[in-house]
Amino acid sequence: MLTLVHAPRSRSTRFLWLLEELGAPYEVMVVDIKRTGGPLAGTGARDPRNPHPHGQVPALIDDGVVISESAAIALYLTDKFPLAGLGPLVGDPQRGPYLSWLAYYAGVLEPVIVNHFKGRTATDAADKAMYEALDQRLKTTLEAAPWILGQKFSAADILFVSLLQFARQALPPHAIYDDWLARANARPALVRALGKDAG
Ligand SMILES: N[C@@H](CCC(=O)N[C@@H](CS)C(=O)NCC(=O)O)C(=O)O
Repeated sequence: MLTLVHAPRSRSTRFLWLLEELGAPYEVMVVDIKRTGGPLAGTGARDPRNPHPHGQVPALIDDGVVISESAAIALYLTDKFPLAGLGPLVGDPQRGPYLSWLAYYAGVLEPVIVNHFKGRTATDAADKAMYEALDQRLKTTLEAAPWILGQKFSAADILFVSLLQFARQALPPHAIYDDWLARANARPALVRALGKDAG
């Protein structure tokens, strides 16, 4: 049995969504995490039950093995449930683009967006250029097709769209992003996931 280590309305919510999309059997371990404020702020302490190396979420436990980092968990799950078709497998020509987008999410989008929210894109030319390049690359990709990998929805869409669900202002106003968000939000698996997000 898979266990998702989860905190409501956090980066682990996207894995309730992916697990629902996959039709995978799973259980949820709700843990407390440090939050900056708001009604879900909790104790502010690391939850001793959380096996994540930094006490964060998401983490996935599969048969006693802990997997952490969103991009790794996405790849692990889509490989584990290949018949669901939510991530191209080894041998598929889309495998390379899929891995590239997962790595781009972790290695580029996360730091670029954090810099944006810290105001650095307003004060630092290099950070501004990286943010603009990210925006341009995503827009060009979504102008060509409805989903990141083309005609087929994948776990890569879940990683990127879940950022917009959490903070639409992370990317500039544009109908391409709003339409992408609306297409994703209409997916029944997301509705089921949000029903389980509890918090
Ligand atoms: N790079 C990690 C980031 C995980 C992360 O920042 N999780 C936040 C919740 S959205 C967290 O657990 N924060 C509590 C903490 O950092 O102690 C991933 O993508 O999985």
